[in-house]
Amino acid sequence: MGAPTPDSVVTTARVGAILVVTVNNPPVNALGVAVRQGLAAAMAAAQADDAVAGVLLVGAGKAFIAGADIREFGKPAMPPSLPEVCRAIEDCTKPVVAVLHGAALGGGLEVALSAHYRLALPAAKLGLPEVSLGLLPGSGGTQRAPRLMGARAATELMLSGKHLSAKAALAAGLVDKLVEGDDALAAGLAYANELLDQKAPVRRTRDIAIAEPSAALADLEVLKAETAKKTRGLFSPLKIIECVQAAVQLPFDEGMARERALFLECLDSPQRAGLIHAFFAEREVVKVPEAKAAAPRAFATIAIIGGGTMGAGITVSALDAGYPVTMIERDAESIARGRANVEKVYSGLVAKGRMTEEAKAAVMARYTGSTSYDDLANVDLVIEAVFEDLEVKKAVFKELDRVCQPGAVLATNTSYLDIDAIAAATRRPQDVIGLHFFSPANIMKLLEIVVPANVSADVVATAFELAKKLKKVPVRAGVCDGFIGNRILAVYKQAADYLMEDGASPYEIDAAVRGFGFAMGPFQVTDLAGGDIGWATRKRRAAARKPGDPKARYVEVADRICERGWFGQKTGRGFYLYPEGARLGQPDPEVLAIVDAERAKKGVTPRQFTADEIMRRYMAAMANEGANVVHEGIALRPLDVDVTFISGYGFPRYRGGPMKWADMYGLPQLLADIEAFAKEDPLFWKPSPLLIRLVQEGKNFDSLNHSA
Ligand code: 3H9
Repeated sequence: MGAPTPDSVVTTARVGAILVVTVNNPPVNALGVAVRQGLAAAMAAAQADDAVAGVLLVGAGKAFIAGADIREFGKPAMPPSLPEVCRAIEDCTKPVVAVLHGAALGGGLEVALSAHYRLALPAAKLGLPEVSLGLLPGSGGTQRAPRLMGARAATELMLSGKHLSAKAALAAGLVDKLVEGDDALAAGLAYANELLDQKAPVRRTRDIAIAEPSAALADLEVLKAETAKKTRGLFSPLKIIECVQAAVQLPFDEGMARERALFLECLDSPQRAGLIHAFFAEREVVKVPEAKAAAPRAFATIAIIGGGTMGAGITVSALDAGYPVTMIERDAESIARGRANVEKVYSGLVAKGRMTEEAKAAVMARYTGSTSYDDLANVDLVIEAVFEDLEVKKAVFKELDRVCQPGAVLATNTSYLDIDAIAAATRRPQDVIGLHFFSPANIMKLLEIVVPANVSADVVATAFELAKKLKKVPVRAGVCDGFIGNRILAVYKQAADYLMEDGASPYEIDAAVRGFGFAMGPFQVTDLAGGDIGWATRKRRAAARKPGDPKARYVEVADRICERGWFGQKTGRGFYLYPEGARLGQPDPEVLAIVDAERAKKGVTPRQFTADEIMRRYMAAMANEGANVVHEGIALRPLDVDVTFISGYGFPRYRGGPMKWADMYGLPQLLADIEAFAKEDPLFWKPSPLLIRLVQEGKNFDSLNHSA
């Protein structure tokens, strides 16, 4: 297939006195350069042709127009610009009607707002979601939407990035009419003819005055203050408000000029690059070789082994997706507790008024508790979520092997354990896969799909299908200690520990990490998760270390804290103090004394670190281990690491993930940093072979995202 041409992606046909202009640029009719040229040409043709009395804009396929072509951002701009196309539509001296079905988003909605009349079909969804991409509506959306729906409502729509249903859009004033049905062309033609019959005038959105301008300006001041607090660190939300202020205060053309200037600032911002990378990475991440090679197995019933925190969370997730779920526990008491853990989630929703008692009863009717594995004979997919211990899990899989029907998918929810060893406990390793859920499993989006050596492709494809059904973000990972996320976490956590022993306080480190954009720093996360969990892992690692392994530097502060029974929030103190169940911790002088004592014991003279120095080490450790994970094939591509961290580890989405961050920081600089740190601790700071290779070849991590 050649490159799209204006003629191939925008077609025109005259139906009576109406010129039907169809945008046909699959999959979502994005407004790439050919579409913009095609639309401009169509509007010129409509203007020039005396036989044309009106114009109908319609999208072919499943969408009207989903917006600008995001792939063009960051590349040289090609004329005509979208604001120019919108101007041509609005300037037309013959009535222009847009008929909206499916997505009418971003630039797509802006095209519709430039038309003189808008008709929507019930399945239409309208929105100005540019904020999610670090942008603002840059083709008049910030100027035209406030004229149609009021400044406050338009600003809220743009700040939230939400999609409105056709009905809501009608109520808001964004569309003129809503008709039943799904034939956009027929409905559009009927409406356009109706308007022509009525001699409906050309009606330009830009000529509408914004309602109650002084009240609007006061509202915007309030929104500005709220937004500054809520969207900490984000660039485009405040620019959106500035644009609407301009819409209220300035003549239309000046408002448009202001919007253009601020749009270009957003376009140039690294946040735009990070957010658009995240958008595509989340869509690429499901494209894995197994899912391309094999169709998923059908599954209609799910079983969960274990009713603890993870088991109950996964059960809720499966129930929410509409599956019947059988939960297995070892005795009556445990299954009662498991059921209660599930029910608690729904009772919470009922208490908050987000669910009715009837709906809760209907969901719980799909839940069955049992203490007998024999009840799993006909189940299609089993997820084991018992205690994190290899022998315990192997015993469960022996039982599953005994009772489950041939072809049932057997999954283990583990964060660290060797899934090949678990699969080997069965006579059907081809059916065994890892599903690493994150806690709380009914809320957290990330699902690591861990692929052991002998699993068959259709089981991997089934796991991806399950993720889709459970509305999770799946990432394919290979088997190793910690898979993608926890393996990298262990390394940057170590970097944080070294920083602490070398002179930065845990509070300074957490503050620097928050300043970078994470919601929490590593020591806050430890306190939230429970210090005892990491302690158990450290003991397990120490026990597994073979004699003769080089002894890496080990920081004992966390052990000293755990030895005192300070496991974090749940015990009222950890790295921080939590007086009377407070969720936000306070710095603890006793912890600082422990840190000092450990430094003294090791003869470390503490030095000062700026927030920038802290983050250079923290991020270098993260990106370097990310490179190792890609180099070893544990992650398919750098983007899989990025999606893991954005969806499961609180990495600021606007930075695009650790590997995208590294690309933007510059790989030669990253390598130079690591080499400089290695002078102090060559055992810990070893540049990844992949990083070295990419620097030598003058490439970046992103170059590997497109080669698979
Ligand atoms: C904008 O408009 C700026 C203007 O204000 C100013 C300009 C001057 N471009 O999500 P899906 C691809 S900013 C290019 O899996 P769904 C997507 O990558 C834009 N490609 O389907 C995927 O490709 P592949 C404002 C796009 O049914 C395929 O289409 N608009 C674009 O779950 C299917 O996508 C937005 O932010 C695009 N704009 O959801 C809307 N959109 O098959 C962004 C999609 O190769 N888009 N693709 O992986 C969406 O929210 C969803 O894609 C949509 C469909 C709801 C439309």
